[in-house]
Amino acid sequence: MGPAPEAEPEFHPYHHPAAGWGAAKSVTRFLLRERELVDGPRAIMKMNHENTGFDCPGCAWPDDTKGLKLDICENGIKHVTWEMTRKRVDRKFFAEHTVSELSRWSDFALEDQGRLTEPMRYDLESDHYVPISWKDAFAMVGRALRELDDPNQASFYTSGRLGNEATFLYQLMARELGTNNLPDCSNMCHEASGRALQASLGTGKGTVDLKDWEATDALFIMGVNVASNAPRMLTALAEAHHRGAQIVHINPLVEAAATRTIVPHDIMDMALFKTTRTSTLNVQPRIGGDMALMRGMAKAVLEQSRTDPKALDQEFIDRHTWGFEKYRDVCEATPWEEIELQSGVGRGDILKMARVYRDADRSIVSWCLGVTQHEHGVDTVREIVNLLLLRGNLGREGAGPSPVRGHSNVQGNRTCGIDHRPHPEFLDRLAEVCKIDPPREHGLDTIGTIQAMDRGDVKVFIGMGGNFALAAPDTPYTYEALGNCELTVQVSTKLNRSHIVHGRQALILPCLGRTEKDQQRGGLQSTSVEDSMSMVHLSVGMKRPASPHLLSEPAIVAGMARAALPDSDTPWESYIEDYDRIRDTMAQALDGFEDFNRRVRLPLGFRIKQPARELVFLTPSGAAEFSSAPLPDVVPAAGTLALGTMRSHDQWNTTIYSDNDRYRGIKNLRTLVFMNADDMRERGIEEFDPVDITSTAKDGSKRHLNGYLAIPYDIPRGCAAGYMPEMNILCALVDYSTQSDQPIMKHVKVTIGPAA
Ligand SMILES: Nc1nc2c(c(=O)[nH]1)N[C@H]1C(S)=C(S)[C@@H](COP(=O)(O)OP(=O)(O)OC[C@H]3O[C@@H](n4cnc5c(=O)[nH]c(N)nc54)[C@H](O)[C@@H]3O)O[C@H]1N2
Ligand SMILES: Nc1nc2c(c(=O)[nH]1)N[C@H]1C(S)=C(S)[C@@H](COP(=O)(O)OP(=O)(O)OC[C@H]3O[C@@H](n4cnc5c(=O)[nH]c(N)nc54)[C@H](O)[C@@H]3O)O[C@H]1N2
Ligand SMILES: [Mo]
Repeated sequence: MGPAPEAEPEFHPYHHPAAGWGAAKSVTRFLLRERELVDGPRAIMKMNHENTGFDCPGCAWPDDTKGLKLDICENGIKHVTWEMTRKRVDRKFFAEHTVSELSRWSDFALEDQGRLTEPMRYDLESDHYVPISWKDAFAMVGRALRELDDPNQASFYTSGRLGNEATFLYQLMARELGTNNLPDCSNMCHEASGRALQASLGTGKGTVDLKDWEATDALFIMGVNVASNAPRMLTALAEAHHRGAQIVHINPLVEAAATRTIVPHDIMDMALFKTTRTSTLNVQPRIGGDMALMRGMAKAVLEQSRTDPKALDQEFIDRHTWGFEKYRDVCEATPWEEIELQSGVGRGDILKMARVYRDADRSIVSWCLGVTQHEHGVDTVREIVNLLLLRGNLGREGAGPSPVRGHSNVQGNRTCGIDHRPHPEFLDRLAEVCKIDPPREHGLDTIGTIQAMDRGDVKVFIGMGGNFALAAPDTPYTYEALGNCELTVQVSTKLNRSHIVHGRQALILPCLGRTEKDQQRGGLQSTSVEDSMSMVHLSVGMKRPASPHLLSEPAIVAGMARAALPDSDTPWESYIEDYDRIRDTMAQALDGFEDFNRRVRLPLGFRIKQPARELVFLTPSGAAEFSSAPLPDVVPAAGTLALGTMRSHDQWNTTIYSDNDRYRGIKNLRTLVFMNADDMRERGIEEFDPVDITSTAKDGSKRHLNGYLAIPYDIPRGCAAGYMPEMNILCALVDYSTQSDQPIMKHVKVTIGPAA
């Protein structure tokens, strides 16, 4: 069973709570499809248990600290089951299908073939992938890397699934070779958050943890589809509501979590259909309107402070911040009319939000891609911090910024060195500890890598996980760029588009999944990951590997490194025998990883110290810095719409589980566009009418998606939304943020009309 394109698309607005029995039913269907009814539940009970199980390979929401041991969600279950499927892609499969034939298969069909089982090499003559030994595969990578004129002709991509130990070895290999070309999925995800928090607070991460969530008086949840993409947050929201905390959702769409939920793991709630509210206020800004909204709240708080001195935390501002006067002036100089126009929210509602903020002793602002994937994502996150600083919502319990990271270890990747713009101090220490001479010039990120492949400046592309071909913007352009490489190497668990769209030579290197036992000479190994709230803990696989020929990700990195760096003094082989040895080196090389091997084995692991949390700001001024950026103009030009690309409930990034999007009431349809009913009427479009979508890029070039079906939806006028990765066809490569270099995936300028 798979998505059934022949099934009639359906749309019935959804009125049920998030999670609960709908989720349970969907999970059962999924387990049945993957024939995992026996093993699935057993593995799931092991997931996220303190140091005895594996970390959920899904999202980066932290584990339940109270040891409920049932901290699981529908999408986590799907995710684990997807990895544990019994289906296999073996050499027989590749012998039966040419790559040209596979290129006509759907992405769903490719991944649905199951787990990869042995290394494969693309054979140009027969147009087939053919088996290759690990030894020969590594030799091929080594040769290609050694033959480059310049190490910067290679680029090393990371998807945020990779554990810390493999991550550390991977960046070490790249830097020992001599390049900082380390693009990763966070270049498309939270780059803006990292840059903004770094500039404002001197740390690239949020400062709060789950305990703060449990203590806060007001939560502002911005631009995240909680019920689908961070479902374990539902528990925190329900608990907060129970305590009487205020919960304000800020999203052009009223998502399922913005109403009520059945706490996903509370069996009593499930049995009694007891719903808990997860919101006290919903605000629907226009796409890109968040910065104006934050500015409006700040303006209201400042206005109030004239008569109510407690509206501001003046003592905090004086002692810990920099740039307040200028920011106050900018807020005062921004007229309400502009704030209303740019945010798309009326002054009355903004004042209501400001009152919630003013009345709360402790506030947390949490956000995800709805805030970051914009031209002005950095300014918006900085405006969030500005607002928090006004009332001293930092460095104390229950208060602070809390970005929701995506992939389960995307935050750990950056901590452990995946950074195309590394700090000089990081490199100094790496040089000293690992006795290498790392390059100092900045490397390429995701967009830069695609451009360089297209020019022929990057000739070898290595993908540690992920699905670069589909995840990146401008699909046809990215395909061409990958095709232009001398060698593409994909380290993967399942077959995907990035294997089919390949360089002149290509390798598929299949690896263990996080659920699987990693047996090395020194015994059973574990790896570590870091969640959204900077907790680092161990993950131990417990399943028999999908195939005896799989290697672990650290072993694959080490294999490539030894072949590429024959004279290396790095003890690659010894590292792989026992990952404790990698951790011992990391303990010396990385800030906050002192005594790594002991602390990571503590029951819940350990938290990486956050200087900003202790009110230590590693900024030029030594204080938390207000920013005073002007409001951008985000109002779509006449006749155009701002289109946001997003995930459905039944997908994991480029992996599509089904064509349903339960909480948005959609069945059997992905080629859709959600629109405001008035915008549809104006264009003579009715529900389910086919429409043509045209995007216009910065450089004036146009891209098209035709025959998508229009769905009337509760979304502000001038806004539209649809699904990634399909809509990456509309995202031009040149449309990346000048502030973060992130592709602008939530604000694509489009026109939509009835299909020609
Ligand atoms: N099940 C599941 N879980 C996932 C993933 C998955 O694919 N499936 N992906 C993981 C990854 S890598 C990431 S990065 C996260 C992504 O998590 P999300 O950020 O939730 O991802 P999207 O689906 O892109 O949804 C973006 C949300 O932002 C809203 N939005 C769009 N434009 C704006 C705007 O201008 N302002 C505001 N305020 N909101 C806006 C949309 O309505 C939508 O609710 O989830 C992670 N978790
Ligand atoms: N238009 C648009 N585009 C987007 C986004 C958007 O909102 N809109 N979001 C962006 C974001 S936030 C992200 S994070 C990227 C996602 O970009 P990626 O991380 O590159 O993509 P995924 O779809 O998560 O990767 C799925 C593949 O990972 C491999 N895989 C799964 N598990 C493992 C494992 O344990 N090890 C290894 N080595 N491989 C594994 C499988 O082969 C699977 O096919 O997409 C970005 N693209
Ligand atoms: Mo992401």
